Amino acid sequence: MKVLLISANTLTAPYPVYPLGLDHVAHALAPAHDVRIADLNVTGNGAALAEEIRYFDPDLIGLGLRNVDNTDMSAPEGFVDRYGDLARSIRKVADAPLVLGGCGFTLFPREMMAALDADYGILGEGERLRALADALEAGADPSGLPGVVAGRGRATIPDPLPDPVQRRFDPAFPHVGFYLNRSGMLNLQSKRGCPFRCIYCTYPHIEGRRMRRIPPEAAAETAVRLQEAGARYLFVTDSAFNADADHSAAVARAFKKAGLSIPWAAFFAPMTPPAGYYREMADAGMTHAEFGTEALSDRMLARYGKPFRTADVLAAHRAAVDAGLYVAHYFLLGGPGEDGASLSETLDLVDNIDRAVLFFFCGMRIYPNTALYGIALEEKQISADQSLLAPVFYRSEHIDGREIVRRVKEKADGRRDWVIGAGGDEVADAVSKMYERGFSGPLWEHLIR
Ligand code: B12
Ligand code: SF4
Repeated sequence: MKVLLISANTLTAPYPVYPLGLDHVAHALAPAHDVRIADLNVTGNGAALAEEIRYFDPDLIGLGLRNVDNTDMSAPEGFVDRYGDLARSIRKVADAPLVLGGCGFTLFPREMMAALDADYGILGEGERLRALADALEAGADPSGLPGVVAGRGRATIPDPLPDPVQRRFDPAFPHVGFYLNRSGMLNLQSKRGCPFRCIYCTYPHIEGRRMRRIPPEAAAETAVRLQEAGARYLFVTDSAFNADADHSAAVARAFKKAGLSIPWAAFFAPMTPPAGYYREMADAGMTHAEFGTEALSDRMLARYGKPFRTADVLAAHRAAVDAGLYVAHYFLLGGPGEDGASLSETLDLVDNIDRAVLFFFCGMRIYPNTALYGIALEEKQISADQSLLAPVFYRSEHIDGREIVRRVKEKADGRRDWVIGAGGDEVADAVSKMYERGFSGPLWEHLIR
């Protein structure tokens, strides 16, 4: 059957992100099904998309919903209304069943099915769309297939797929050029799953807790293919690249051995690294390390369920900076137990973090299927029948969110390398101008003084 996969994400902050998930879904569908990808960053949501749909005349339409909102309490922006409009405009030109998927959908399946009035949804890994397409083609009833939500029915997230993941990347796909011309940045996974249990984090729900590793040589082969297609920078999108330090080091070595010569980046948990770890990363071409640090108070790190403490953060930071990497730390303030004293601990110790960009998210969004959800329920901050689609942020009973922002801003004292939230339009505009001038990559290093 003909399947059109549509990427609905047009968010440009901090930069437009290549719709990697669709490559994986496309691989699972082809060659049994005839697959095309339409990316709203290229077609927009108007006439060009309608023309694409009419021309291809799909039997099934898969709509990829990556972002629900920007999770930024300082400048909140939601996308679901826009997705609803998009679904309605698709319906006007196509009779094909509409299937929703993507991590945004997995977080809020019931709400998204209702808001977009969709026929089906795929929870978790979109490779399971293949079974749905096969069933529909065979005229079989797809309800009950693992991970398939049918109409207003319910489904549970299935066990993660066992095999290392594969993707269908074709440089001839029209949307590839958009990302190459703009940021020059493409992306890849080296594994799925995160084994840690940070209380607020959705990643283990989306990807599963069990790590499924792609053989380093296969990850390197993909990386080189992306480079040959014209990528000038790669982002490894693993939830925490160093959750398996040995595997990540093997991936880095494989990149080098395969001849990868463009710079790349990844997310890291700031755990004390094995000796020489970040030097090996830098030696393999990694230029940027993004740390999910969240706080510099041991009490808060314990409360957040983080697999590291402040001494580990400082060790990881030093090792990364000494290896010559650009470093960013993400902070997440205002969670359970945060008070004036813990905030002071974080803001005092932050003086030890030099030569880095610090992103401060001042407010912890509550997501279903997290430990934070249970805490907020118990504290009666939310009720069991409440939808969290419109962001609800946890409120510490000991300190007000506005006070946190005030103290962070006071401490920042106008420093360019302290960014509140994702930086909003200001950072996105600056980044966009730099792409126009030919720069590549995430570019936050230009904020480091
Ligand atoms: C890496 C990452 C980033 C990197 C991306 C770098 C890059 N160049 O690729 C950076 C740091 C830039 C980033 C930024 C942001 N991110 Co981010 N990011 C992630 C992360 C960790 C991985 C995403 C990824 O690539 N996964 C790998 C691919 C293969 O998986 P996937 O896209 O989920 O696709 C699979 C399934 O979802 C499904 N699927 C996907 N599409 C479709 C389509 C159909 C039809 C079907 C059936 C299935 C399907 O099948 C795929 C294969 O199994 C996720 C968390 C996570 N672990 O999922 C957050 C996440 C996606 N980010 C999120 C957010 C909010 C953001 C920002 C808005 C944050 C901000 N304020 O700046 C920005 C938005 C950027 C943008 N322009 O869209 C949220 C989105 C949910 C939400 N709350 O809205 C997530 C889920 C994290 C969270 N808070 O829960 N992000
Ligand atoms: S280490 Fe990172 S990805 Fe894993 S659970 Fe904690 S915050 Fe989430």
